[in-house]
Amino acid sequence: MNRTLALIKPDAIAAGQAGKIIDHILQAGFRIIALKMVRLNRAQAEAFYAIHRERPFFASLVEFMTSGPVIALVLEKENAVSAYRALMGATDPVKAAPGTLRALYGQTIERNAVHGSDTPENAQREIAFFFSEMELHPVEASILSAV
Ligand code: 3AN
Repeated sequence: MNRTLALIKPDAIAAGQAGKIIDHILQAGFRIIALKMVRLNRAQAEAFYAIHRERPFFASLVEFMTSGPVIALVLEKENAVSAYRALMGATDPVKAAPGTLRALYGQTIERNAVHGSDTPENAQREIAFFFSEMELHPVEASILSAV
């Protein structure tokens, strides 16, 4: 098993699609290890997307990602990074395969509803960006059933 970081972006939350997207992720066989809704400030959004700092769309992307809350999820599945990238579809919703999250919920190449880590190394960095160690170790089922 391995893990990836997913974000539900401000456009999808504003459109009331977060619940449907989470259900879609669960139906596809991912296990949710951690989940939170946060509003990124400018410095945090710039740090998260630092890899794109030189791209022409960087300022607009930061503006969009700070325009409302995002939902961050740590997902677990075999080959989680590539499996979730496949579930999301291509960056541009117009080019995303039918039935993928971006084809269903994305509006434009920027407002494309969801994010997913692109490599296991970036997944590790992005998970640590949003979640502390304590949040990533869910209580064992055997303990939960005793509560
Ligand atoms: P992906 O999210 O599919 O890995 P990246 O990493 O190339 O795509 O881009 C990160 C984010 O930047 C995208 N999710 C999208 O919101 C935005 N973005 C990418 N390409 C463009 C573009 N040509 N114009 C505007 N925004 C873009």
